[in-house]
Amino acid sequence: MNIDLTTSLGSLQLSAPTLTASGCAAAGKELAQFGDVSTLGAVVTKSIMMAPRSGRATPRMAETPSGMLNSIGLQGPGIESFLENDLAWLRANNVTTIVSIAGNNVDEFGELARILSKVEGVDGLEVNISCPNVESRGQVFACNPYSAAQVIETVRSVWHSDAPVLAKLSPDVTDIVEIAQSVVEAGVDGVSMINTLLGMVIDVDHMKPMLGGRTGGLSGPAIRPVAVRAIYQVHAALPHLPILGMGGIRTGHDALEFIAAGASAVSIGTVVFGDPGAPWRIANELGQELESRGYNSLSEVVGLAHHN
Ligand code: RRO
Repeated sequence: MNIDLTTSLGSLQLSAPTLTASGCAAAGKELAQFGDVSTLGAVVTKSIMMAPRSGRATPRMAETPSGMLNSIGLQGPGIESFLENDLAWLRANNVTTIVSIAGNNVDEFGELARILSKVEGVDGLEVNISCPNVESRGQVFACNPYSAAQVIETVRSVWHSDAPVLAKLSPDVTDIVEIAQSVVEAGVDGVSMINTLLGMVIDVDHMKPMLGGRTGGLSGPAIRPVAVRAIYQVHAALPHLPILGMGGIRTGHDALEFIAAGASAVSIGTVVFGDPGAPWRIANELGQELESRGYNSLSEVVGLAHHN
């Protein structure tokens, strides 16, 4: 195959077009038994918070048609342990790393960004303003253009690194373009889209929601058309804004849809739970899909569905 699959997200050059999706491959270490993690576009780490956190009540996962619900609730070791263990491993293994951060409030986002802008080995920052599994919808900053902008302005004001800052957007809004425009004005270098959609499954034998947290985030192929639509809309309005696309990608064919809609690279999430080699497989398949259609490079296809 002689297809150029290299791509970029703002100033960050990527040697491959597939990345892990935040929350679906921890901090990359577990994937090392399935492939060379340094050959992925990047690892996007599970969203890290200031303090260690045990997450929501169990059960935390439920199957749905063509997808799954999760209600993890930002379980994680906290930033100190992340730097010592996870980031250290990623650096030692030459893995391109995009660190996802989440805060309980605007100041915590700022504090995390301040800490991460000073350490080596952070190639990009994904600001997770769209986690659905929080106590209050008021904490889903990406559902409100002003709250979204406040977080990004705060992060930007302390971010003294050249690595790009991406905002992770939620599809659970009336007008995702309005949110994208708001975070662009606040200073992001790109957007990641989409996070999971808020959903619920009810156990009718016990007449209660299946998940301990009651609601959860819906992911997997069920949400793919929502993601493609959202990316298409944002690329149409902001054609120069780099987009990292994700949402139910299982094959190279799926990934090609995201690229044609306007994504410059894709993150691979839910499929990894059943097929941990998927990020590498999908990159290969994407190359074959491009080759069979007579293209020479991924970059010439970014946003192509807008011109036909
Ligand atoms: O941890 C989670 O429950 C979670 C997060 Br932070 C997120 O951004 N999206 C999601 O579906 N789950």
